[in-house]
Amino acid sequence: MMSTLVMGVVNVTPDSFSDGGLWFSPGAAVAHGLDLLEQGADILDVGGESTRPGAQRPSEEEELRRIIPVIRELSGCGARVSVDTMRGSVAAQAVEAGASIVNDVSGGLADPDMARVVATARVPFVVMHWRGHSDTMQDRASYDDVVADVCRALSERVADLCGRGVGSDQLILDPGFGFAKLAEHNWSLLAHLGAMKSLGFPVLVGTSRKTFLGALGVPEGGVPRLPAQRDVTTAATTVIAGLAGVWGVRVHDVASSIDALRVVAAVEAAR
Ligand code: PMM
Repeated sequence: MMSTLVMGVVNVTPDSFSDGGLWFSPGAAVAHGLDLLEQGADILDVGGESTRPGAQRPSEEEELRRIIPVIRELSGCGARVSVDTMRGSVAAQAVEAGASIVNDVSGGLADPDMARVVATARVPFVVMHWRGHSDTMQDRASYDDVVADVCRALSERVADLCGRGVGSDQLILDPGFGFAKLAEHNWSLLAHLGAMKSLGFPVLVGTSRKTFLGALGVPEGGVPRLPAQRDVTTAATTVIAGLAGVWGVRVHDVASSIDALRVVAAVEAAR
């Protein structure tokens, strides 16, 4: 069995929910990326737009200003870098600066030009399940059967993207934990990763530090745990993702997920 890759998050934003502002200067972001590499990250995911519920979008120039120097520097150090963006023009410039994966939380829906950029660049493309920008997405958290609905929506994205020249061998699917999802939806998706895998594409899981984990163990109506206190529960979800055989996990705390995947590998070897 192929082992699950660990994608470390490098948010160059002032306002991400989990680590906003911590790595906002290019120097701090690069140092953080190098630290994650040291911890064993296989990929560094560099993003300049916060997607936390309710977030406002930065301008394109601002997004470029945040991420391009960081991508250039980290890829120059030999890191495998993905760019977390919904803008085709930003993805194109990021690839030119050294990114070798495009990670689009909108799966190509936010920018009609994204498919062309990715088809031309021929790099792997993470297609996440998405129902609209962060300012309104939680109004859209309604499903008949969340697993079937998300699988269907992603299959439609695959058909649309392939129709626009993106190779099916470029695609990686992501259920989009926390994006237009209530806690119960996130748990169902995590419980049924096999359904998503059966679509026939590599799967990326991004549960790290998300609100549904912060609510665990807190009485109803209580204050959720802070994002930085969610790394143990995140690592537990990494075990589940690893046992399901997903392609990768996108996490803030790389070291704990690497350890979690060591447990998975040891158990798999003992079967
Ligand atoms: N989540 C966030 C940002 N980018 N990309 C993918 N592919 N999957 C995700 O679940 C995902 C993502 C939001 O988390 P952050 O603000 O901590 O980066």
